[in-house]
Amino acid sequence: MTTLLTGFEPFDGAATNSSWEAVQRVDGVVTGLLPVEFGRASVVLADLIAQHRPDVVIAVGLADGRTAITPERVAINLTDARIPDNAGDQPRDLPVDPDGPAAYFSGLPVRAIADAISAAGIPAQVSLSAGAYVCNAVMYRLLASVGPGVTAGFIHVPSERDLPVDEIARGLAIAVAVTLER
Ligand code: PCA
Repeated sequence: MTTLLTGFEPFDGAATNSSWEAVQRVDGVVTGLLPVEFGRASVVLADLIAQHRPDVVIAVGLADGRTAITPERVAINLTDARIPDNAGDQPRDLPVDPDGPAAYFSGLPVRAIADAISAAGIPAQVSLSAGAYVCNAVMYRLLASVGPGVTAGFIHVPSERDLPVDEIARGLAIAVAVTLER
């Protein structure tokens, strides 16, 4: 079984992004770095999937201000950027895909993941919104595109100010293990 874990580049003036710092510390997975760009992030992810042919894909992003690891339950067909992305693009009130459904549910066992991470002493809870920025768009397009037999979803993580990177990485490793057990 191959698992692809992706993180994002820094954005919004930050020097680092805990999502990328953490995924690099998870053993036994293939990792990839996504740009914080509406136009390119999903293209880079699709290329990584074509290259590695993973059985499990978990995209990981930073949700600054959150203090828990949050598997996302749903991606919505809405883009509404509060700040420009790293290419200067700032779509407001637009669908991710004008021809797509309103939403996609995660393919990950989100409740079991949150429970297992919490049981290991790391804060975690299921999230009902991945926002309306690049992460939600990546999750939406990922779920729209994965074929049968591929389990995919998205997890938001706190910044390293709120949870040490090693703890985030330990939580992500649990998320991978729980997903592979299913
Ligand atoms: N977080 C942003 C985009 C990249 C990232 O790490 C988001 O939540 O949309």
